[in-house]
Amino acid sequence: MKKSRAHFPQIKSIAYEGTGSRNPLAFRHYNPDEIVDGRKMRDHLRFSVAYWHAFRGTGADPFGPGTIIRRWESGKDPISVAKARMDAAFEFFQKLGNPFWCFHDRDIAPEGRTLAETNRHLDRLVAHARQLQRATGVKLLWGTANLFSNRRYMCGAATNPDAHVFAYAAAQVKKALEVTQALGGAGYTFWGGREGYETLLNTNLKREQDHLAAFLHMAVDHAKSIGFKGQFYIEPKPKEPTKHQYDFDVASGVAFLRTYGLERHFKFNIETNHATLAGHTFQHEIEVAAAHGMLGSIDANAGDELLGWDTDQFNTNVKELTLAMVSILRAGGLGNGGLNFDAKLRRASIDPADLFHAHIGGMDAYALAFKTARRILADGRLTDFVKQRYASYDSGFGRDIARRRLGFRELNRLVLTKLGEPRPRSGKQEYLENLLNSYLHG
Ligand code: XLS
Ligand code: NI
Ligand code: NI
Repeated sequence: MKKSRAHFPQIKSIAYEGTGSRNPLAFRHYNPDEIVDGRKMRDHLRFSVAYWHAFRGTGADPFGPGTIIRRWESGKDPISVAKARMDAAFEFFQKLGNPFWCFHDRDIAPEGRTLAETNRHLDRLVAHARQLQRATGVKLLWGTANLFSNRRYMCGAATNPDAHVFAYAAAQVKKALEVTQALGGAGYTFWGGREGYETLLNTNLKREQDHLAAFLHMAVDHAKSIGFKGQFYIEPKPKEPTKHQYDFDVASGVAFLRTYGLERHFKFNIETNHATLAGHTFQHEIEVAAAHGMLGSIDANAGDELLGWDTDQFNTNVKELTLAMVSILRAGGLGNGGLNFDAKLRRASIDPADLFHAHIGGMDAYALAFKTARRILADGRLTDFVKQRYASYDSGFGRDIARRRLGFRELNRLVLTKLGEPRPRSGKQEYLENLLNSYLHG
């Protein structure tokens, strides 16, 4: 790429240097070209950079405006700024070596005065993105639409009480789907945004969910009509910005999708910080999705233990990520999904280099977790322990229970005549916690 040194002149491509390296701008664990099980590590992990945080994040919070100032933001014409920003983004992607990116329609191009004008702006930036994708080889993991920032969506998009807003949102998603397809996106994500409520005093919860389902069916139908083959994702989040969001967590998402006959068309995009906001662990949400065969993709980030909101930090907690990777690998991996860094710099991290440190840390933590999880699964002690714990259902009357061949009557007879009192067995949690630490730290 011609302009490849224009925006981050101080920083060279990030290389794998191993754990002996003291270079803070190098990978210590993530070796993209290392072959694991016949596939490169880059193809196992499928890292993606989230455009909205990495290139639209300014460090603004409810107490003050942005602190992060980038040179490419300084122009006057919004379309030229959008192009320069995208050039900077692709230079960053090339230097970091992430194979994928993700964006919302409104991240890449400014809104115009009408939907038609907005769509024209979007088309210009999509053309630019297509060139940059071709020049760098970076691909689109998934696209999405921003249905939550504009004032018109203050009471939701597909769940808005006004059908006019529903119609506008439908027109916006139609375009976003087409744009995602034009850029070869491997998926398309629906994060609820404001699809929820602030108060039940003004809300018909049943009608809103019916409308949301109608919207998703329309999206599925439109994808089919244009030949878009990418995977659809639901990204659950329990609250924030609204008090309650309908895609609360994976379990409520499964119930919603099955209720409305959408389960074949969707998988879950699980975000770590949303899991914890819902009162779950990251691993719990992965396990629930995997149990339903609906594990799709990951929004890789972390919350703060002491703050109760979506802080979207880069995750460097190797223990948490190792448990997540064990569950992901056990479920057969993420397929066409990936690990998307839906994470932002802290307000005081204002240097361009901080953007590199953040992603390097996230990628290294996941790579280390991936390697450790593979060792845990290869070693087998954890898997065997769990398998053994349920072994009584593998044969005899246990198997008949699992296959639903017995009823209360038969089991009652069995207990009275033969089995008697069960012998309690230890769950061995402390032993297992020590075993996990031995994998992590030797
Ligand atoms: C916000 C969500 C959002 C989605 C994409 O909390 O995580 O960033 O991933 O709309
Ligand atoms: Ni997200
Ligand atoms: Ni989030």
